Amino acid sequence: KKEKPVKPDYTPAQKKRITTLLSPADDLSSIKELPTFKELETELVKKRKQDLRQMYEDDRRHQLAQLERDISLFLIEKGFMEVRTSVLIPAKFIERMGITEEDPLYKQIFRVDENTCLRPMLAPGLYNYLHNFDNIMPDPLKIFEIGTCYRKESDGKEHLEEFTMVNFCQMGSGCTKENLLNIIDDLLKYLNIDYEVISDNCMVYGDTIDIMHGDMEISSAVVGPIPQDLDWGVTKPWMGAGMGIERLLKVKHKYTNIKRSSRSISYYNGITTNL
Ligand code: ATP
Ligand code: 9VF
Ligand code: MG
Repeated sequence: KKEKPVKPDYTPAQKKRITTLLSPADDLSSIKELPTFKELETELVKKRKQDLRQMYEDDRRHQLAQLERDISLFLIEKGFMEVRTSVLIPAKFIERMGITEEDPLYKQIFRVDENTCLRPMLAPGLYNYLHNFDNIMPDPLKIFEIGTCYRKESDGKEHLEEFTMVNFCQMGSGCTKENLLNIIDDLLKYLNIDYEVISDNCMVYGDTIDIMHGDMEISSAVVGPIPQDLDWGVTKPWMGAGMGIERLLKVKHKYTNIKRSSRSISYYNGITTNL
């Protein structure tokens, strides 16, 4: 899907080009005289080149990488241990998650070969760690992973086929809805992101607590246990939440399209590289 066109008098291709060149801070509605396409394009190209040079001069951090680091440090500070598992996972893990052919997620899986697929979520890796660390670590066990996940998506402005998830979870004592919502509240306050809590349900977890920013889901949170825990050798209560990092960036920077915050060669920190 395309981003919203900006000015009525340009051709569709020109509107698209202007939209690509606009930054959320630009306000075209304040301009009274309508410049020619070429004038406006030249002006915006100049501004975007300046923005990029400024970033090179002052900061040099990639915003997606930086948000991953911020969230990681926040969770480590809260007592969660960071793990990193494979992006390539056994296809068996999909069934073991309880994702059957009827689940919409089933058809969204990128299959690599008969026995392997790209992970659509971080839960399989975390389940393995919950099981293996249970008799090593004190109670409660708190872990998290940040990494890319892959899903075939058809819908545009809020979905990427390659996106970054943070999923934290706690197993053992203290796994209440109240504690879960408190961690999410602390994290989103720390990131300065407004949200609303609603309930939803999905095929994998049953009832979920969804964290919304306007109409966009930014996180799904769950308080276990659930039946498929036993297939992973997990026998204690747990709570956890998965959050999309590009969606957080989209909110933070008021991007009209999530592509601006994705892994990309077309945008650098939300600015088009086609200048
Ligand atoms: P949606 O209903 O918006 O497709 P979902 O409920 O299928 O999302 P979850 O499985 O709950 O997504 O994943 C946890 C979080 O990961 C979501 O709340 C969202 O922030 C993020 N997320 C999921 N799918 C995508 C995607 N395709 N692109 C970007 N972020 C995503
Ligand atoms: C909530 C969103 C099952 C104990 C290893 C951790 C969670 C997160 C739901 C995510 C998903 N679940 N995208 O599980 O924290 O897996 O669908 Si666990
Ligand atoms: Mg969800």
